[in-house]
Amino acid sequence: MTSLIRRTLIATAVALATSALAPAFAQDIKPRLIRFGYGLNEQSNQGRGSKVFADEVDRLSGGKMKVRLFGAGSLGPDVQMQQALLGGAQEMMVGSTATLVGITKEMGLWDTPFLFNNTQEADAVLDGPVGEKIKAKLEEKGLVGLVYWENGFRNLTNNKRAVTKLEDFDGIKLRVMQNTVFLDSFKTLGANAIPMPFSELFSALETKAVDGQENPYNTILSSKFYEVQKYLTVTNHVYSPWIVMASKKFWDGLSAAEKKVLMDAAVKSRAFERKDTRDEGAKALAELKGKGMQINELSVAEAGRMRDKLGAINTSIAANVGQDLWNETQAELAKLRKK
Ligand code: TK8
Repeated sequence: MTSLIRRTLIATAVALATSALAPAFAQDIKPRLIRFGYGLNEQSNQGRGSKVFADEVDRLSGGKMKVRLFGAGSLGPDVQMQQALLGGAQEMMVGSTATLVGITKEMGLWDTPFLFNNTQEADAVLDGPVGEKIKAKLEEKGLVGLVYWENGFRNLTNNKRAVTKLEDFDGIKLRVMQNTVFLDSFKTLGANAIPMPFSELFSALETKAVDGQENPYNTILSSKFYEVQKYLTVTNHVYSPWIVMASKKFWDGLSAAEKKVLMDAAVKSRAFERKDTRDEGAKALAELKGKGMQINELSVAEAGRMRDKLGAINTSIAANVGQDLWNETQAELAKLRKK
């Protein structure tokens, strides 16, 4: 073989090898644009977590992927954004798992009243096999679940009266999320439960179309519900997760490296968001008191009555999400509680 031919062969081999290496990122000069929507204000745990996600995507992709944030429900409430993700008109969002039950019924597991006793249990189950299994169900429907964030334990606010006993729920017009378990839970407690998207809630409270709502302390604070709500009752009736999701249509068009950037950034944002939520949540009650809210806890007896009442809907939740999934969750919780 002459040296010329050999050199040509080597050059061709190198060229072939280089072209065979798939580009890690889209080679376009324009960065890949990802529209990411969320429901709360920019100045909230959800807004801050979203910002961390966006910054991390920018950093990890060397500026080749750009997350544009749309907060305060500016791309519509949760259900509308989910539809936009399904259709591929929007790339990403973070929102409540509770509003996803129309798409993936297994998400309803998280709506179980008093499912978790504390955030350690929530983290272990959400990030463990049960949480992964439920997240994976989204893919069949056209959504990709990346990570769960913390919305938090939910508490009751209203404008009618301090709720100190079960009977006090009577006749309170209470906004709930668009989710049957929430609807049934509060009907069972005697409230007049009205499903409504979060984006309409502040004005519904302000105009007294509804008397109350339930959300974690952080949201009561960041959404300024204290301006339009007098009473807060510490009920901790359910732990509410958020979930960061991508449109599957969008996801399937990404390179492996791009998917990894989004996943790594999501995991980083999860750690930040949970810590931020817990740090702020620990101070929020005092702040809400400072804003003039009248706060009360339930007596042990009344908390027990509420628990018993709500326990009655567990059977229907189990049937709805699947008895196997329910049993697996209970077994995992029992294991965690033994430790
Ligand atoms: C924000 C909602 C909110 C939820 C609700 O989009 O609707 O009450 O708690 O966090 O997902």
